[in-house]
Amino acid sequence: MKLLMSPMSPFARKVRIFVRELGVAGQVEEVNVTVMPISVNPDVSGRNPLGKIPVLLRDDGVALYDSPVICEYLDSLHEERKLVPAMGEARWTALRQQALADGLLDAAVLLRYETAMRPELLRWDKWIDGQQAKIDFALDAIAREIKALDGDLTIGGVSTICALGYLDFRFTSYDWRSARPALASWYAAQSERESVLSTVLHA
Ligand SMILES: N[C@@H](CCC(=O)N[C@@H](CS)C(=O)NCC(=O)O)C(=O)O
Repeated sequence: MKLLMSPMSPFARKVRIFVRELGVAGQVEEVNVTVMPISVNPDVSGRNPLGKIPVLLRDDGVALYDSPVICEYLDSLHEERKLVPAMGEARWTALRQQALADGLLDAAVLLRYETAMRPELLRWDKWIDGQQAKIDFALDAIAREIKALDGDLTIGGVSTICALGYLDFRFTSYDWRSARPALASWYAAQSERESVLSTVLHA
């Protein structure tokens, strides 16, 4: 299988951590691509009409997207402990954690595009403030429910790691830790995992 990805993409990182945690990284070749919301990369949009990464190209030619779908597919290929819990309250907790972290990331990626890509004269402060508020509220919610991230790593934890890692990568002066020490120490502990260390976001 091939994974269309970028070393800068936090959503692709979810899949990259996931395959490492499952021990199937050897079955997934990582292929670097460049994507931008203001231009079309035919190699990507030919597989995912939305033009976004990650995209998983299966050996039978089927392209899977987006990151939650790819992770759930990869989890269906093995019989060991599932990173996406199959049923019960554990499933809804993990999927909700994923939705929250992915939503934080959506806001952070949009904020990045707005502040780094959009011509300065066209930037809209209220819109920037709106995305920043979503990030702050999401972080507060994750911190309030930090206990639910304890225990075995699930897709909820993987997504949370990627969201926090992206904030550190793109918003270096944003201090999300001081007011949320328990979340900061959870993240510090997770950052020592081999799967996390080997996928640190970089340009
Ligand atoms: N919901 C998608 C989001 C993917 C996404 O936003 N990827 C970004 C890169 S981190 C992208 O491809 N941006 C290009 C664009 O918006 O055209 C997922 O979970 O995979």
